[in-house]
Amino acid sequence: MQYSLQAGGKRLRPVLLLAAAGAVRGEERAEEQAMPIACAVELIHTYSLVHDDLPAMDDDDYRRGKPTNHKVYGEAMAILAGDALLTHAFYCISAAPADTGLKPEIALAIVKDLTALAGARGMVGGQAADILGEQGITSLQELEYIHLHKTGDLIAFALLAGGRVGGASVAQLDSLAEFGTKLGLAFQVQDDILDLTGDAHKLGKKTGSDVAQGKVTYPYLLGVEESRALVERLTSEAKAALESAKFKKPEYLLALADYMMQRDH
Ligand code: GRG
Repeated sequence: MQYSLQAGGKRLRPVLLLAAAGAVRGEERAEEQAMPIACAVELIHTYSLVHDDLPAMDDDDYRRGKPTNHKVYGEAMAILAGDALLTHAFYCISAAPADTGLKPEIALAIVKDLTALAGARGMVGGQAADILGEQGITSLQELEYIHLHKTGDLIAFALLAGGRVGGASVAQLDSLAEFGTKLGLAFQVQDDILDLTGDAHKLGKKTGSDVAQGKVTYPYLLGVEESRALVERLTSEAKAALESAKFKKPEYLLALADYMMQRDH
């Protein structure tokens, strides 16, 4: 569990969660209550990567420039590490009321969102659709479904959970969810572009590995230039979604959207 948590991830989802809490509440103190939930989202993200890398799924030898969990500890331990990371996420959220004074009803709402967005109709469902689709995705709609759920839902959860910790109104939660969904999709299209053109090899990933594995990606369906334009469009739509409600301090979230669009790994 420690090996994969400390392997050098960008911590994007927790940072988005903290930024969403700060955007709503407009003060530093929001971070204290948001931190256990931020840890929970990173635990879930890490479990998903450990399991995604397994031989039964993507069968990857390297992640973030280091040997994957199962390459170091064996398949059985990697499965168990993923299982325990997932379980510990729910511990972090349920312990938050006693540890930080987070209202229990907010913790419960966060657990409910997480089960929806990380479960069968969310991230796991997207992964299942991806595996079933390996036999041949034919349309942009199918690809969008996979990525909205596989990648987008956990990012949307991070934004929603941050909003809930900050005490967001329904309008603010709707706005954060739309921001997260658009940003999540932009992030995935960017990931597809980087797989083809970026310096992913610096992190131990072979550039073009999706294509080598016969995966249908956005650049495959749309071409690289149109995919780049799509990332820009989705990012501006995400930023515009934040204008549908009033936030005390949206600047950091807006800056993160730009950072994600410009990232090179
Ligand atoms: C196994 C249930 C289950 C789900 C797996 C997230 C996922 C679902 C698979 C990952 C496959 C993948 C590489 C998708 C591309 C987008 C993505 C989620 C990249 C990794 O996220 P980053 O860039 O990772 O935030 P770091 O390493 O920075 O934490």
